[in-house]
Amino acid sequence: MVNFKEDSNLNILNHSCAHLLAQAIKHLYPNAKLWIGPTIEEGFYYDIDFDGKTITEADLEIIEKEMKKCSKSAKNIIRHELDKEEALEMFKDNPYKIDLINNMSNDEIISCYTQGDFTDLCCGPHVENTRIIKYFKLIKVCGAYYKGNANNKVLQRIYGVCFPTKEELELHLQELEDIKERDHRKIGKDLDIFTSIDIIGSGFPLWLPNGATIKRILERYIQDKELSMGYEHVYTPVLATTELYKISGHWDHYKENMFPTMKMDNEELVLRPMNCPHHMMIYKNSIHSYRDLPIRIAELAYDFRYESSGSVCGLERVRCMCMNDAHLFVRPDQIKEEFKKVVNLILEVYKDFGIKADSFRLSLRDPKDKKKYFDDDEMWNKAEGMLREVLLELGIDFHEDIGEAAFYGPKLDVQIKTALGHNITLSTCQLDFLLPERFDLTYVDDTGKKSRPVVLHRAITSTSERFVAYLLEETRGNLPTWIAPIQVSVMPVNSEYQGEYAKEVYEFLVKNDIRAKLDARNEKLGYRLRETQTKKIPYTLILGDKEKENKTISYRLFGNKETTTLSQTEFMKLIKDEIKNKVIRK
Ligand code: TSB
Ligand code: ZN
Repeated sequence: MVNFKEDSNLNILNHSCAHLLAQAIKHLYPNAKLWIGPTIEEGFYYDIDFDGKTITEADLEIIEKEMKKCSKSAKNIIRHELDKEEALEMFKDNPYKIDLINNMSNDEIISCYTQGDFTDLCCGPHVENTRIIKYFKLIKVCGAYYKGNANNKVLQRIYGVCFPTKEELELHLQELEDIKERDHRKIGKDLDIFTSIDIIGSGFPLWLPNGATIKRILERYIQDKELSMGYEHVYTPVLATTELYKISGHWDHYKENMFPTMKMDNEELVLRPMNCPHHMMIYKNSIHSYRDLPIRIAELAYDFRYESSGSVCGLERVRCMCMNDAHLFVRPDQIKEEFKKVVNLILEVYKDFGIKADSFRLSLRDPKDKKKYFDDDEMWNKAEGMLREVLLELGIDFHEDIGEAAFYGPKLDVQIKTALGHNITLSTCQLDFLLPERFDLTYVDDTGKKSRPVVLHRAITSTSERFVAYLLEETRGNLPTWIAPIQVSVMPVNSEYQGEYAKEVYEFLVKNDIRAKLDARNEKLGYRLRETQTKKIPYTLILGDKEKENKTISYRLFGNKETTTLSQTEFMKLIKDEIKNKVIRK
């Protein structure tokens, strides 16, 4: 995807296009007041006060037409220089520009650019003539607070892009369309996976039945894996006293991400942002011998984090999340082996889901940031060195990033890139010498003395929310059969004639744990078949007279018009094998 800020010619062209937009707006809405129109990585925008009018998509089309006219008028774009007084006089009708001018120093040379009947305050540079600004598109419009301050007036922000050639513009618009199609929020809506409702709150999506099915499959899958690796699962409450987080250090280092406290009776309670303190207390609940370690405490645990409203995004970044969490309590001599097991588990899970990580990041502390990170150089150096060593031993291709560590220790983060271009962490494994100290955790070593365990924090399938967001984008909603919420759609060609038989096949599937749906509606077959495509159902069984007579089924795979006929048991074996082997069809 092109970055408009990085290419200086494209940057100038887009800035000039912002002026063209402003000129067109002044023609169509003479009372509109312009604020600023900068270029951004995605093109340009202009913030405008339309005096209460909300601009719609239909208005954008009209504005675009006017811009074309302005472009064709082929006016030279001419720079003038003014002193402050002249500038104040020139823009006296526009309080936004006056504010900009007033914030300039008295001796500053102020420049403006004129094209025909339109002049805008601007440092430039610009293209020479409006006719050069030819291949553009207004992308969207939304409300934006003046100066980004929620107490100020809402202006209308119009976004656009401009290219030197028609081909480049068309390619870019195609890419934007592709991003829209891949956006998990669109797929989530189309496939009835989740919904976000204002009155429930920002960052609190609701899992619909289809989404809940995916979530359940994912959670059962990872819990089964953990059980086979000696993890023990627990349940702990989402509220705890603030005292707990003062001991853990979250209170000092993570408070901005926590919801405010609640005072009840004599306690001060807070919603947990992480589960580590609860799991530390579970470890502390009994005496441990060196022989018992590693102890692996796991929980699909709900956490609450205050994420800024601008960063909250569908299922990708939420404020209430279900984390695939575990804390591994190990002896110092077990760190490397246990960390290796976690990395291998990540690789195994990614293979099952067909995930390709963007990069492996070794996240280190910023030694200068004394506020964010617990201040103990020796501890940090030891922990960071250890993770680096293991990653090198495993031959993982990783990069190091300073300032990305958790406050309690360095970590391995598996980074992915979302459809919208966000670079975010999916899996994580964090090494921690600090919390065992803070909670005074011990085990009895082989000489009978008390020793300090080390903790590995890890989340393999991230949070169910983020993991599903990622899966939807990676697969574009074409989930492999083992994860698809509806695996088979069963439909009689005509419910009057094969309705009973379709019901029998449907019941046979459901009895054998296949997630099937019976579509015996009185709609044309073609209509019902199209719906299986928009809902991205892996298998469609089409049952006509022949199938009814021979007790067979004819199936079509998603995205395929070929039909194959099999006996019911043959089909059952086929789909069961596919589910068992977690087949991923590209
Ligand atoms: C792994 N204490 C550790 C835990 O033991 C912890 O909480 N680590 S974390 O802060 O990195 O969170 C674990 C994972 O949760 C992250 O790697 C990320 O994939 C996911 N996650 C974090 N914040 C959000 C959020 N706001 N929405 C969705 N998923 C999130
Ligand atoms: Zn943790």
